[in-house]
Amino acid sequence: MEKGKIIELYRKMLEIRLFEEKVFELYGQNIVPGTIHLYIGEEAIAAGVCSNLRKDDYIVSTHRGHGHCIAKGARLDMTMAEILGKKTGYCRGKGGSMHIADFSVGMLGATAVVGAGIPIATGAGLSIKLRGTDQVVACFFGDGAANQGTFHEGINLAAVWKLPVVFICENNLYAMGTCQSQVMLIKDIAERATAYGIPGVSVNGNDAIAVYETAEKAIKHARHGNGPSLIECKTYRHKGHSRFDPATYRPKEEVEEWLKKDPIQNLKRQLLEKGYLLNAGMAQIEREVNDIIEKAAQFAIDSPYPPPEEALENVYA
Ligand SMILES: Cc1ncc(C[n+]2csc(CCOP(=O)(O)OP(=O)(O)O)c2C)c(N)n1
Ligand SMILES: [Mg+2]
Repeated sequence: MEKGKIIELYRKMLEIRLFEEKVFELYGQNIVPGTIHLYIGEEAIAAGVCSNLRKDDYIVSTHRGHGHCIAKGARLDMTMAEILGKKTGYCRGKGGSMHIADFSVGMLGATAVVGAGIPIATGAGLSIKLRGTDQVVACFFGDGAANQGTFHEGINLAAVWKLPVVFICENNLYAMGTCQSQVMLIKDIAERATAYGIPGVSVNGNDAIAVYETAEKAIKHARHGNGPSLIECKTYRHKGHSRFDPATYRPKEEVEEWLKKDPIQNLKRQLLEKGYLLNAGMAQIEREVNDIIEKAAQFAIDSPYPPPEEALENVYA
């Protein structure tokens, strides 16, 4: 992977991290309605996968979706405004954190229903095949979603019809408080690809370059008409499941072990070791990213709430 691309990857991951930290801070000030599911610790996956995608490619996201939006090029200010329930947000402030979509950059939407994005991705893949374009869909979902019926139905159909979809399982070892080992006898979710006759691979989801290179292969495979793949990215969420979860079900040693494997620190170390960036360059990127996050937050804070008379606008029934 070339130097410029790795630096861009680092910047994108930092953008996601600082955005999420800002959301966390604003939540603490009681100005974020509803709940939030932070992507902190998993940034290498969204950034590594989406760096391989074209603007006209699609992604399908989850309840933990801010990072996917940012990585696919959604606007930070409109994303933040939506999370704050403001009129200037992607859904005019009526969707919130778990319903952000931006078709202009191929972000087909987040969903609060676990596993519901998988058949949507298969449908988008079918639409690509019927239209005869060379677009690709990247579908993100968790380890918990991999136990839903939609996982089997969606991936099997995509395999049988050779649809251009890359299924990306973000295995952070937990579905709310349920540990993977309590609900699966297999260690590697990628093994399930065999059941559908497609390639399946497990990768270190905290190594951005490894994710990038693995996704690159799967995306090329899909773009050239060879059908779907399953990529399992092993990772860990630094915070609880949602804002109020203290995550006491996770052993302290396990958390400490994973915090040492922080994907951003990982990539930072690699950049410094290779001599691609010096500390001054790092600090410069950090300042620039901080600045755009502050601006996005201020835009959201200053924006108005949607007025009550607009409550029924854009409601399809
Ligand atoms: C169909 C469905 N069942 C249960 C829930 C409640 N729920 C919300 S998130 C979640 C866990 C999802 O775990 P995973 O797929 O591993 O994603 P993660 O939160 O770890 O990113 C559950 C059970 C839901 N939203 N939808
Ligand atoms: Mg999970």
